Amino acid sequence: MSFEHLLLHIEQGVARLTLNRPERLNSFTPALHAELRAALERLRRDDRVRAVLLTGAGRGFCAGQDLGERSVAPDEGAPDLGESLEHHYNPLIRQLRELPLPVVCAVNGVAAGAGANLALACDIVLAARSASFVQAFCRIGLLPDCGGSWLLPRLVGMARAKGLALLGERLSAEQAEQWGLIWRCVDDDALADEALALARHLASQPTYGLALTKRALHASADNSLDEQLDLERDLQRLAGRSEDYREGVGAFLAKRPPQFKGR
Ligand code: T3D
Repeated sequence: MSFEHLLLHIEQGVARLTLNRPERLNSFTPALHAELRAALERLRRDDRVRAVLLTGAGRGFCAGQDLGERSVAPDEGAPDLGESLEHHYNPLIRQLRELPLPVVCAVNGVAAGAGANLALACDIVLAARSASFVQAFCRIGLLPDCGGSWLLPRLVGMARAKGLALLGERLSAEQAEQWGLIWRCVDDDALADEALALARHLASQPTYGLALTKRALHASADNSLDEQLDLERDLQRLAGRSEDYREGVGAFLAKRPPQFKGR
Protein backbone atom coordinates (compact mmCIF):
# COMPACT_ATOMS: atom_id res chain seq x y z
CA MET A 1 0.00 0.00 0.00
CA SER A 2 1.62 3.31 -1.00
CA PHE A 3 0.54 6.80 -0.06
CA GLU A 4 1.11 10.28 -1.37
CA HIS A 5 0.62 12.31 1.82
CA LEU A 6 1.47 9.74 4.46
CA LEU A 7 4.51 7.65 5.35
CA LEU A 8 3.98 4.20 6.84
CA HIS A 9 6.76 2.13 8.32
CA ILE A 10 6.20 -1.11 10.22
CA GLU A 11 8.96 -2.55 12.39
CA GLN A 12 9.11 -4.59 15.61
CA GLY A 13 5.35 -4.49 16.06
CA VAL A 14 5.13 -0.71 15.72
CA ALA A 15 3.46 1.01 12.78
CA ARG A 16 4.83 4.54 12.44
CA LEU A 17 2.46 6.82 10.53
CA THR A 18 3.79 10.21 9.51
CA LEU A 19 1.52 12.92 8.15
CA ASN A 20 3.52 14.14 5.19
CA ARG A 21 2.40 17.50 3.80
CA PRO A 22 5.06 19.57 5.58
CA GLU A 23 4.72 22.57 3.24
CA ARG A 24 1.15 23.03 4.58
CA LEU A 25 1.98 21.95 8.14
CA ASN A 26 0.40 18.55 7.40
CA SER A 27 -3.08 20.08 7.16
CA PHE A 28 -5.94 17.87 6.06
CA THR A 29 -7.21 17.49 2.52
CA PRO A 30 -9.73 14.83 1.45
CA ALA A 31 -6.80 12.86 0.00
CA LEU A 32 -4.92 12.84 3.32
CA HIS A 33 -8.11 11.84 5.13
CA ALA A 34 -8.66 8.94 2.73
CA GLU A 35 -5.07 7.75 3.09
CA LEU A 36 -5.00 7.98 6.87
CA ARG A 37 -8.23 6.08 7.24
CA ALA A 38 -7.15 3.41 4.76
CA ALA A 39 -3.86 3.02 6.63
CA LEU A 40 -5.56 2.69 10.03
CA GLU A 41 -7.94 0.10 8.63
CA ARG A 42 -5.01 -1.86 7.24
CA LEU A 43 -3.17 -1.69 10.57
CA ARG A 44 -6.25 -2.94 12.41
CA ARG A 45 -6.18 -6.09 10.29
CA ASP A 46 -2.41 -6.65 10.40
CA ASP A 47 -1.45 -9.15 13.11
CA ARG A 48 2.15 -7.95 13.07
CA VAL A 49 1.11 -4.53 14.35
CA ARG A 50 0.67 -4.14 18.10
CA ALA A 51 1.09 -0.37 18.52
CA VAL A 52 0.71 2.71 16.35
CA LEU A 53 2.87 5.82 16.46
CA LEU A 54 1.45 8.95 14.80
CA THR A 55 3.60 11.98 14.07
CA GLY A 56 4.12 14.74 11.51
CA ALA A 57 6.84 15.51 8.97
CA GLY A 58 8.67 18.83 9.11
CA ARG A 59 8.24 21.54 11.71
CA GLY A 60 4.54 21.03 12.47
CA PHE A 61 2.37 18.14 13.60
CA CYS A 62 -0.89 19.13 11.88
CA ALA A 63 -2.62 22.48 11.27
CA GLY A 64 -6.11 21.01 10.95
CA GLN A 65 -8.18 21.57 7.85
CA ASP A 66 -6.28 22.85 4.81
CA LEU A 67 -7.87 26.27 4.56
CA GLY A 68 -6.66 26.61 0.97
CA GLU A 69 -9.54 24.26 0.19
CA ARG A 70 -12.05 26.50 1.90
CA SER A 71 -11.65 29.83 0.13
CA VAL A 72 -14.93 30.64 -1.57
CA ALA A 73 -15.70 33.37 -4.09
CA PRO A 74 -18.44 35.81 -2.97
CA ASP A 75 -20.84 34.39 -5.56
CA GLU A 76 -20.30 30.78 -4.45
CA GLY A 77 -22.37 29.04 -1.79
CA ALA A 78 -20.88 28.22 1.61
CA PRO A 79 -19.16 24.84 1.92
CA ASP A 80 -21.08 22.30 3.99
CA LEU A 81 -18.73 21.79 6.90
CA GLY A 82 -21.20 19.39 8.50
CA GLU A 83 -20.65 17.10 5.52
CA SER A 84 -16.91 17.42 5.98
CA LEU A 85 -17.18 16.38 9.62
CA GLU A 86 -19.63 13.58 8.84
CA HIS A 87 -17.52 12.07 6.05
CA HIS A 88 -13.96 12.83 7.08
CA TYR A 89 -13.19 14.02 10.60
CA ASN A 90 -15.76 12.11 12.65
CA PRO A 91 -15.00 8.70 11.09
CA LEU A 92 -11.30 9.33 11.65
CA ILE A 93 -11.72 10.09 15.35
CA ARG A 94 -14.07 7.13 15.82
CA GLN A 95 -11.63 4.87 14.01
CA LEU A 96 -8.73 5.97 16.22
CA ARG A 97 -10.69 5.62 19.44
CA GLU A 98 -11.99 2.19 18.47
CA LEU A 99 -8.67 0.86 17.21
CA PRO A 100 -7.86 -2.17 19.40
CA LEU A 101 -4.22 -1.08 19.58
CA PRO A 102 -2.47 1.56 21.69
CA VAL A 103 -1.87 4.75 19.70
CA VAL A 104 1.03 6.99 20.71
CA CYS A 105 1.07 10.50 19.28
CA ALA A 106 4.41 12.30 18.98
CA VAL A 107 3.53 15.97 18.56
CA ASN A 108 6.64 17.26 16.85
CA GLY A 109 5.51 20.87 16.36
CA VAL A 110 2.40 23.00 16.29
CA ALA A 111 -0.92 21.12 16.50
CA ALA A 112 -3.77 23.43 15.53
CA GLY A 113 -7.51 23.09 15.01
CA ALA A 114 -8.45 19.56 14.08
CA GLY A 115 -4.73 18.73 14.30
CA ALA A 116 -4.73 19.50 18.04
CA ASN A 117 -7.79 17.40 18.68
CA LEU A 118 -6.53 14.57 16.50
CA ALA A 119 -3.51 14.39 18.80
CA LEU A 120 -5.70 14.47 21.91
CA ALA A 121 -7.81 11.60 20.55
CA CYS A 122 -4.74 9.34 20.62
CA ASP A 123 -4.07 7.21 23.68
CA ILE A 124 -0.74 8.57 24.88
CA VAL A 125 0.46 11.99 23.75
CA LEU A 126 4.10 13.03 23.93
CA ALA A 127 5.06 16.48 22.70
CA ALA A 128 8.33 18.16 21.86
CA ARG A 129 9.13 21.03 24.23
CA SER A 130 8.89 23.49 21.31
CA ALA A 131 5.50 22.14 20.21
CA SER A 132 2.23 23.89 20.98
CA PHE A 133 -1.51 23.28 20.89
CA VAL A 134 -3.91 25.82 19.40
CA GLN A 135 -7.69 25.54 19.40
CA ALA A 136 -7.57 27.73 16.30
CA PHE A 137 -11.25 27.28 15.42
CA CYS A 138 -12.45 30.47 17.11
CA ARG A 139 -10.01 32.52 15.03
CA ILE A 140 -12.00 31.64 11.90
CA GLY A 141 -15.51 31.56 13.30
CA LEU A 142 -15.75 27.82 14.00
CA LEU A 143 -16.07 25.70 17.10
CA PRO A 144 -13.77 22.89 18.27
CA ASP A 145 -14.41 19.66 16.40
CA CYS A 146 -12.81 16.20 16.21
CA GLY A 147 -14.27 15.66 19.67
CA GLY A 148 -12.50 18.71 21.10
CA SER A 149 -15.63 20.12 22.71
CA TRP A 150 -16.08 16.77 24.50
CA LEU A 151 -12.44 16.00 25.29
CA LEU A 152 -11.21 19.39 26.47
CA PRO A 153 -13.51 19.84 29.49
CA ARG A 154 -12.87 16.25 30.49
CA LEU A 155 -9.11 16.59 30.24
CA VAL A 156 -8.54 20.03 31.73
CA GLY A 157 -11.86 21.14 33.28
CA MET A 158 -14.41 23.62 31.98
CA ALA A 159 -12.58 26.83 32.91
CA ARG A 160 -9.45 25.89 30.97
CA ALA A 161 -11.46 24.31 28.15
CA LYS A 162 -13.36 27.56 27.67
CA GLY A 163 -10.19 29.63 27.83
CA LEU A 164 -8.54 27.47 25.19
CA ALA A 165 -11.57 27.28 22.91
CA LEU A 166 -12.74 30.90 23.16
CA LEU A 167 -9.32 32.57 23.04
CA GLY A 168 -7.48 30.31 20.60
CA GLU A 169 -4.14 31.11 22.21
CA ARG A 170 -1.13 28.84 21.80
CA LEU A 171 -0.66 26.48 24.72
CA SER A 172 2.95 25.38 25.14
CA ALA A 173 3.75 21.68 25.43
CA GLU A 174 5.05 22.26 28.97
CA GLN A 175 1.81 23.92 30.02
CA ALA A 176 -0.17 21.14 28.28
CA GLU A 177 1.68 18.60 30.40
CA GLN A 178 1.14 20.61 33.60
CA TRP A 179 -2.59 20.86 32.85
CA GLY A 180 -2.91 17.12 32.18
CA LEU A 181 -3.81 17.63 28.53
CA ILE A 182 -0.98 15.32 27.44
CA TRP A 183 1.11 12.57 28.98
CA ARG A 184 4.57 14.14 28.74
CA CYS A 185 6.59 16.94 27.22
CA VAL A 186 10.14 15.95 26.21
CA ASP A 187 13.15 17.72 24.76
CA ASP A 188 12.87 18.21 21.01
CA ASP A 189 15.81 16.03 20.11
CA ALA A 190 14.54 13.21 22.36
CA LEU A 191 10.98 13.12 21.05
CA ALA A 192 11.40 10.64 18.18
CA ASP A 193 13.42 8.15 20.25
CA GLU A 194 11.21 8.40 23.34
CA ALA A 195 8.03 8.01 21.33
CA LEU A 196 9.42 5.00 19.49
CA ALA A 197 10.66 3.40 22.72
CA LEU A 198 7.23 3.91 24.27
CA ALA A 199 5.46 2.46 21.22
CA ARG A 200 7.87 -0.52 21.19
CA HIS A 201 7.21 -1.13 24.87
CA LEU A 202 3.45 -1.06 24.24
CA ALA A 203 3.90 -3.41 21.28
CA SER A 204 5.46 -5.99 23.62
CA GLN A 205 2.54 -5.83 26.06
CA PRO A 206 -0.77 -7.78 26.21
CA THR A 207 -2.44 -6.07 23.25
CA TYR A 208 -5.89 -7.50 23.85
CA GLY A 209 -5.84 -6.44 27.50
CA LEU A 210 -4.74 -2.94 26.46
CA ALA A 211 -7.59 -2.76 23.94
CA LEU A 212 -10.07 -3.72 26.66
CA THR A 213 -8.52 -1.10 28.95
CA LYS A 214 -9.07 1.55 26.27
CA ARG A 215 -12.69 0.45 25.94
CA ALA A 216 -13.32 0.63 29.67
CA LEU A 217 -11.72 4.06 30.07
CA HIS A 218 -13.61 5.49 27.10
CA ALA A 219 -16.92 4.12 28.33
CA SER A 220 -16.35 5.59 31.82
CA ALA A 221 -17.05 9.09 30.55
CA ASP A 222 -20.74 8.32 30.16
CA ASN A 223 -21.27 5.50 32.66
CA SER A 224 -22.43 5.56 36.27
CA LEU A 225 -20.22 3.68 38.74
CA ASP A 226 -22.71 0.79 38.68
CA GLU A 227 -22.62 0.61 34.88
CA GLN A 228 -18.85 0.78 34.91
CA LEU A 229 -18.58 -2.02 37.47
CA ASP A 230 -20.74 -4.19 35.21
CA LEU A 231 -18.61 -3.32 32.21
CA GLU A 232 -15.40 -4.14 34.10
CA ARG A 233 -16.89 -7.51 35.03
CA ASP A 234 -17.72 -8.27 31.39
CA LEU A 235 -14.41 -7.10 29.97
CA GLN A 236 -12.37 -8.79 32.70
CA ARG A 237 -14.14 -12.04 31.84
CA LEU A 238 -12.85 -11.63 28.28
CA ALA A 239 -9.36 -10.63 29.42
CA GLY A 240 -9.20 -13.66 31.69
CA ARG A 241 -9.66 -15.96 28.71
CA SER A 242 -6.69 -14.49 26.81
CA GLU A 243 -3.40 -16.28 26.23
CA ASP A 244 -1.60 -13.21 27.52
CA TYR A 245 -3.32 -13.38 30.90
CA ARG A 246 -2.25 -16.99 31.24
CA GLU A 247 1.28 -16.03 30.24
CA GLY A 248 1.35 -13.04 32.62
CA VAL A 249 0.34 -15.12 35.63
CA GLY A 250 2.63 -18.00 34.63
CA ALA A 251 5.59 -15.66 34.20
CA PHE A 252 4.91 -13.95 37.53
CA LEU A 253 4.80 -17.23 39.39
CA ALA A 254 7.88 -18.58 37.62
CA LYS A 255 9.71 -15.29 38.32
CA ARG A 256 10.59 -14.81 34.64
CA PRO A 257 9.77 -11.99 32.19
CA PRO A 258 6.50 -12.55 30.33
CA GLN A 259 6.44 -13.14 26.57
CA PHE A 260 3.14 -11.66 25.47
CA LYS A 261 1.78 -12.58 22.06
CA GLY A 262 -0.98 -9.99 21.90
CA ARG A 263 -3.74 -12.58 22.02
O1 T3D B 1 -13.42 22.82 7.00
C1 T3D B 1 -13.84 21.81 7.50
O2 T3D B 1 -13.83 20.71 6.90
C2 T3D B 1 -14.36 21.85 8.90
C3 T3D B 1 -13.35 21.33 9.85
C4 T3D B 1 -12.39 22.14 10.31
C5 T3D B 1 -11.32 21.61 11.18
C6 T3D B 1 -10.24 22.64 11.40
O3 T3D B 1 -9.13 22.23 11.61
S1 T3D B 1 -10.62 24.30 11.34
C7 T3D B 1 -9.07 25.04 11.80
C8 T3D B 1 -8.14 25.11 10.62
N1 T3D B 1 -6.80 25.44 11.02
C9 T3D B 1 -6.43 26.67 11.37
O4 T3D B 1 -7.22 27.59 11.44
C10 T3D B 1 -4.96 26.88 11.64
C11 T3D B 1 -4.36 27.82 10.60
N2 T3D B 1 -2.95 27.97 10.83
C12 T3D B 1 -2.45 28.75 11.79
O5 T3D B 1 -3.15 29.38 12.56
C13 T3D B 1 -0.96 28.84 11.85
O6 T3D B 1 -0.43 28.46 10.61
C14 T3D B 1 -0.35 27.93 12.95
C15 T3D B 1 -0.73 28.48 14.33
C16 T3D B 1 -0.83 26.50 12.81
C17 T3D B 1 1.18 27.92 12.79
O7 T3D B 1 1.64 29.25 12.73
P1 T3D B 1 3.13 29.50 12.21
O8 T3D B 1 3.37 30.97 12.36
O9 T3D B 1 4.05 28.58 12.96
O10 T3D B 1 3.16 29.04 10.69
P2 T3D B 1 2.54 29.79 9.43
O11 T3D B 1 3.57 30.69 8.84
O12 T3D B 1 1.24 30.41 9.78
O13 T3D B 1 2.26 28.56 8.45
C18 T3D B 1 3.29 27.97 7.68
C19 T3D B 1 2.74 27.67 6.30
O14 T3D B 1 1.70 26.72 6.43
C20 T3D B 1 2.10 28.90 5.69
O15 T3D B 1 2.25 28.81 4.28
P3 T3D B 1 3.33 29.74 3.51
O16 T3D B 1 3.03 31.17 3.85
O17 T3D B 1 4.66 29.30 4.03
O18 T3D B 1 3.14 29.40 2.08
C21 T3D B 1 0.65 28.74 6.03
O19 T3D B 1 -0.22 29.40 5.15
C22 T3D B 1 0.50 27.24 5.90
N3 T3D B 1 -0.62 26.76 6.72
C23 T3D B 1 -0.69 26.72 8.06
N4 T3D B 1 -1.85 26.24 8.44
C24 T3D B 1 -2.54 25.96 7.32
C25 T3D B 1 -1.77 26.31 6.20
N5 T3D B 1 -2.19 26.18 4.96
C26 T3D B 1 -3.44 25.69 4.79
N6 T3D B 1 -4.25 25.36 5.81
C27 T3D B 1 -3.84 25.47 7.09
N7 T3D B 1 -4.65 25.09 8.08
